[in-house]
Amino acid sequence: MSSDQITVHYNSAKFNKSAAKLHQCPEDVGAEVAFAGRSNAGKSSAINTLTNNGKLARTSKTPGRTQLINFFDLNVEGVRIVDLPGYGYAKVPIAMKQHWQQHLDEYLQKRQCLQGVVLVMDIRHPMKEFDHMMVEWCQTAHMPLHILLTKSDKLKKGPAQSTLLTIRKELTAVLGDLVTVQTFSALKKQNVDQLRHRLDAWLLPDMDQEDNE
Ligand SMILES: Nc1nc2c(ncn2[C@@H]2O[C@H](COP(=O)(O)OP(=O)(O)OP(=O)(O)O)[C@@H](O)[C@H]2O)c(=O)[nH]1
Ligand SMILES: [Mg+2]
Repeated sequence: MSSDQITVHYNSAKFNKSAAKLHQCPEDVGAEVAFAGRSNAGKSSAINTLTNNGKLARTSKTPGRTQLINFFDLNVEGVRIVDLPGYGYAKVPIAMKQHWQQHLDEYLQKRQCLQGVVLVMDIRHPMKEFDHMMVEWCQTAHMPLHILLTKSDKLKKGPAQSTLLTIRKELTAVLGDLVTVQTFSALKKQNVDQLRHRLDAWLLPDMDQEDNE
């Protein structure tokens, strides 16, 4: 089948596995997109809205769950989305926070099939310390980055748009074409297609190209 006949259906997402360590992750082949962000930012909710499956990624705050990297398979062979551990869960001891961060670092540094990172931020609290760290990491690794300014239902249209423009300007100055920014609401299901299009471009990069075979 030529690549232009392949379509990712996000509602086909199925839980594959949870990994506490890199060697427990699915084999490092195919294409993966990871959702990163501070704890409570709205990563799991964004994945559930993307996949139109409210039960897919757990949105509870159980610290035991949160330290795992969760993998979801899509309908296209070898294509996955990944829910990364939330950073900075307030009630977790420092040692456990360091433990997570180490696994997160290891995943980000070594995962060859990683095509891009969706950095989820609460639109009311953008660009905290963890977010800056991720931006710097993407810059160093030349990793494409998509910023999801979520919970935009919590702001009026004017302030939401103004935050979008400010963040876009700030990050484009650092990352250029590597970065894209959008507003989003899991609650109101706003701008879901915008997110899907970004992921399509990462997961099926040959879609727009001529099939020369
Ligand atoms: N109003 C509103 N609330 C949201 C939205 N997205 C998530 N939430 C709420 O924010 C809280 C955290 O959402 P999660 O999706 O569990 O956040 P997370 O980033 O996965 O958190 P961790 O797994 O702890 O890292 C939940 O109470 C959600 O209902 C949104 O778009 N709008
Ligand atoms: Mg979560």
